[in-house]
Amino acid sequence: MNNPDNKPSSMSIPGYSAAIDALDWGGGTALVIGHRTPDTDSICSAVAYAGLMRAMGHDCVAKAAGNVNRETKFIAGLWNLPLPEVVCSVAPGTRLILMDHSEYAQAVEGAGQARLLQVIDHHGVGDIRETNLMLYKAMPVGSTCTIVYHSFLEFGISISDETARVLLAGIISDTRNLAKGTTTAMDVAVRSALADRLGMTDEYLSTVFAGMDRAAHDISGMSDREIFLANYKRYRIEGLAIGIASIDGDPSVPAEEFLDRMLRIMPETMVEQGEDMIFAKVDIGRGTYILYYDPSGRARDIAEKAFGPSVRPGICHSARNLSRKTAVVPMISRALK
Ligand SMILES: [Mn+2]
Repeated sequence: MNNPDNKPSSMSIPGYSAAIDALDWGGGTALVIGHRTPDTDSICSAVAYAGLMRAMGHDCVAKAAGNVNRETKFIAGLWNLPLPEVVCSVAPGTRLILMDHSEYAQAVEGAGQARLLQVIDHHGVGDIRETNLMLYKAMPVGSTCTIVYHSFLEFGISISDETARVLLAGIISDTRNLAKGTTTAMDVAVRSALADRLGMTDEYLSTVFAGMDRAAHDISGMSDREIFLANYKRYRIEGLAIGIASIDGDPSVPAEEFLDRMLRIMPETMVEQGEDMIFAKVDIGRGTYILYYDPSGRARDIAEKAFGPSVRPGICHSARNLSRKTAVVPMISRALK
């Protein structure tokens, strides 16, 4: 599964770059940007893909749709990774390449009036629409950075050491160093090729990941609101605006107390974020807790239909650990239909 020689150019597809040239690039700079509440994968995939597009002659720059999280800061410091500038909104007509998301609810403000040139993603197809020619590339893999590596191969562009570190950081993060259920053989192979090329051993990467994991779980000095919103995604399902937080419990606090604190913050967060209903998946102790809230009681009906009877008001529980992407979102979507 290794590619020890790392010769992506040998795999390039003749003429493929002409398809990219055919996009309506406009006169200005195209922005390559991941989702709001960015994680390491959405930051790193944007940085690497902007570099790929520049290498192909297109004026592109990576941006972030929010401040980077503690895990991203940690790995960027350790491996000297370039971090994109944060933008809060984009002007109408801006050329955008969306990374690691395909829904307007998760995109930078103004994306609905922008011109989408490309979407590179590893989630289900969201609600984005674009009537002009575009490239949409989605693959069922564990990390958008794995797809970006594949794109370098497709276009025959060689990968610098810096880009190799950027891609590896995204893959290790999104797959939790290959431990996550969404990890595929392709993620394993790409991680291995990048690590070999950088001379990084599995032992070293385990240590690095342990540091990322510590940083990801470091909630010292964070308010309950910041904890709730640290890994928060917005969805549009059956016409409803739905927010779903993904939270790891604070091991230094009893589970019940932590769940209560998260429950308490949900009503105001729902209003602040402009949602119709709000959920949180909390991994603490055994299994996953699903917290739900909306003023009408519909969120409870949906949660109980999807996850079983409430264990107490506002909370359902699943004995197995649920992924937001592959379990919680599909289960809520089905319950809403
Ligand atoms: Mn991702």
